[in-house]
Amino acid sequence: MKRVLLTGAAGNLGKMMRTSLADWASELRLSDIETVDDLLPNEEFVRCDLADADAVMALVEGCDAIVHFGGISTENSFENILSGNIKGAYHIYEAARQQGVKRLFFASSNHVVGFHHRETLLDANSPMRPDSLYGVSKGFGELLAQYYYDKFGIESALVRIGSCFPKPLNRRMLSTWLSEGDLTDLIKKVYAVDRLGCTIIYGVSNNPSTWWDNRHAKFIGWTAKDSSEVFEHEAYLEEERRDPNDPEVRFQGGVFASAGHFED
Ligand code: NAI
Ligand code: 15L
Repeated sequence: MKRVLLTGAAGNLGKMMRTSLADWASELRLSDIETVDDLLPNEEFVRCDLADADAVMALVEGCDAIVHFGGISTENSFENILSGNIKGAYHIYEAARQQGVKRLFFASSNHVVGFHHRETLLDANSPMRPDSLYGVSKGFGELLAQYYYDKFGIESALVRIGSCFPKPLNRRMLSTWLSEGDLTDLIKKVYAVDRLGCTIIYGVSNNPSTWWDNRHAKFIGWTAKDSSEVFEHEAYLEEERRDPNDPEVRFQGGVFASAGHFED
């Protein structure tokens, strides 16, 4: 890859991917509303608020690919979600169109489908059932990407990331966990495949328990290698067993689904 734009570079996944994609892109243009320092020789930093259309247009200029991690990453006020995720996604896609970027990795979220029960196996054709305003905004991003594909041929991987952390933080994440290595490999595969289209992919490792089936994305050639199995018997997870009728346990989205409406 030549020049890759990585938005959300100051965040958890942005920090992870700076390291793991270092040998993949000849140049990484890092961006965030927060400062990113300690730049490596092949990195540059451009501070940019995704809600600012002109700034995003300038940010995307000269980039060959966009890995879009930037925005609000959990439930929040509608105003913040509107700025970071709804306007932000629109500005990124519109800049991609005008600047000629042909393929994007869009960090969607499992919270687009978080109101499905855990005993339901979902695939790319399952209806959206967002569990939060945050999940709704990711659904908007996915529809926007589909529109830019159908109208302009801009390809996207719509990656409904599960839980990407060094290890599962709770019992739910035994099913939703995505390792850093599997995420890195997925990004590389998304840009290596000849034809991507606009494809929904569940970003999840090869865990023993899963709620998501990636059969419609098999053509990408990505197979998750890591598994949450190694963490299964850790005491902090055993101690967390709950009533199966607890709303947090019934729904795939966990606390995002069981929580009340976000109040400012
Ligand atoms: P994070 O919250 O650590 O990072 C997001 C970054 O976006 C932050 O550095 C923040 O400063 C930046 N940002 C927020 N509003 C902005 C704005 N208006 N303009 C410019 N930058 C702005 O989130 P994380 O964990 O790194 O996630 C990255 C992406 O992946 C997010 O889009 C998130 O929704 C998605 N995702 C992450 C999951 C995970 O397990 N970490 C699971 C599902 C989705
Ligand atoms: C997400 O979408 C969030 O960005 C992340 O912080 C986790 O909460 C993750 O989902 C999850 O469902 O575990």
